[in-house]
Amino acid sequence: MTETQRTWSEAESARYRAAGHWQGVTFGARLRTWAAAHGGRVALVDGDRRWTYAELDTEADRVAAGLHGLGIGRGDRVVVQLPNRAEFLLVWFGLQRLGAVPVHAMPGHRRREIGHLVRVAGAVACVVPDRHARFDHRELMREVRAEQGPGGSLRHVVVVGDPGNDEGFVPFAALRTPAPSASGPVSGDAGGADAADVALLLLSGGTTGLPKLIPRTHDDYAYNARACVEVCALDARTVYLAVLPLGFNFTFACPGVLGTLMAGGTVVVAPDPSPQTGYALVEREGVTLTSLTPPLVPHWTQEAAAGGWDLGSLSVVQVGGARLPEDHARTLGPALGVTVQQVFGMAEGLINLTRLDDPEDLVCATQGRPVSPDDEVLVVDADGRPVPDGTAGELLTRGPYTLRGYYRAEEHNRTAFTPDGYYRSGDVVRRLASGHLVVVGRIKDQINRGGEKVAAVEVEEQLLTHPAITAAALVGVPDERWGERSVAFVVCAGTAPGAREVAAHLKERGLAGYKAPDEVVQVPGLPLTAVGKVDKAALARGLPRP
Ligand code: J2J
Repeated sequence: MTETQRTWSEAESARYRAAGHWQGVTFGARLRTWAAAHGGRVALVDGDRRWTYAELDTEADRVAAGLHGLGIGRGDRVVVQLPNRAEFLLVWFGLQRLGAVPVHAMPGHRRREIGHLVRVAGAVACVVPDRHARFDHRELMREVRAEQGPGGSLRHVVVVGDPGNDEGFVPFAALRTPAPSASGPVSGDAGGADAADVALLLLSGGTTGLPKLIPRTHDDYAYNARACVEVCALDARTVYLAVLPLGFNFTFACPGVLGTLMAGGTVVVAPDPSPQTGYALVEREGVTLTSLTPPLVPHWTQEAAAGGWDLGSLSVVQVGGARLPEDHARTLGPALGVTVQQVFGMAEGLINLTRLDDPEDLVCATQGRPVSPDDEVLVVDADGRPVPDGTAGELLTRGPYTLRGYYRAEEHNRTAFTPDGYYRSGDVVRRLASGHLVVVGRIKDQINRGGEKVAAVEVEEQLLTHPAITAAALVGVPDERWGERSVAFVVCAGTAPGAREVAAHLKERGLAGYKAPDEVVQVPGLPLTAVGKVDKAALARGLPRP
């Protein structure tokens, strides 16, 4: 199959290399260098288990050998759906060592999402836990495997933990102690991959039917992390606590896991996002930096204010993924005794951070400014014309770590980018004279439920499969806890199903649980705008005010 992946022009690539942004080093080779530089330092902590840089490097080799024995190699895509455990990183670096490409799935994804990822990516393998959060991922994989059929790309399922009695599943433990492989040694530190190759595929929040895949190269993604490392001034003393899912771009590279490893610091994984778990790890491991989404902030603030925790090591708490209410930003810092940093990022690329020395008003009331001097940001009106600073408009962006095209999505790419390569973010922002951005809204048809993105169209399509529902519109409305919650407006011949029944139906359809509407409201018909689109603003206005 011939396929074209839209990418940076030769001239742009040359410019990013000359500027030192793109360093021509793969992640597989980077791990080797880190191990040489900080071999005896602790790289990774998960509960009572610890890996030094040297051990992480050796472990990546062992996992790579096992995966290689399964026939996985350069350029192969592998869906990784693992919770916040060390194995996520062991698998990730094992794949990097082979030049294979991890596809970051979220722990909450179910049959529809995982099946879709496998198909679009043409994945040869999936790596899953046995069970997580009272859900059996082996069951899920049996369904996915059956759905893909013998003609599909999926050849292996690797299970971290107990593979059960399915002979088709490869236990992760067996991968790590492979019999000498007949298929020869792995070539080089990255299986022969080039730094300009795709290193990983991230998921977009999605505005259309199903999530799009975002290709990130070794060069661009390493720069993403390094630019954040510089702004956040990480060094070998940094201890980063991964509270949010590891597969989330924010946690992984902004600066997150990769940034911390680049700086020679220590990554600690938190098995759940509660402040009790987090603070116990802060005390035990001397955590200096962590990142949260806005719905966690009140809990973390209250727990700290209640006292009893020694949070002395913690110096910076990043908050991003959705809009942080200004008063929450103002109380968080003093309650924890930390510097707050707002993060407005996207898996597609552009990362904005407030600076550690920004005045309080900028930290609390803006979502930061771009991390790279070569990030190009335009704020435009409905006709695509730039608006003056201070005026709201859509954020368009391009630069050294922002994608030029989604993976295998040529039709979508024609509208998602401008002809000169700017990504249309769908976010409505105001830019201040300082360059800081304030996120004021959104034109994409997506609901941001406390950082978890729900594409309205995807859920609407599934709502229509319910026998009682003849028309449906999913709308985001303001919510105290989530920032935004989802309301499904449905048209039904008889009585509308309740929210519980709808959730059960969507679950049955294989949709991730967080996409189920928080509320279902029956309406006689869906109002239309002048151009004949469903008038979602009118629907939201019609709801009783809390
Ligand atoms: C308002 N909206 C925000 C913020 C993201 C760091 C941080 C977040 C993400 C992320 C990320 C926001 N205020 N502070 O990848 O590396 C909304 C915008 C944006 C979309 C991207 C990172 N921070 N958003 O959230 O790909 O609408 O990435 O376009 O999941 O989240 O979502 P996602």
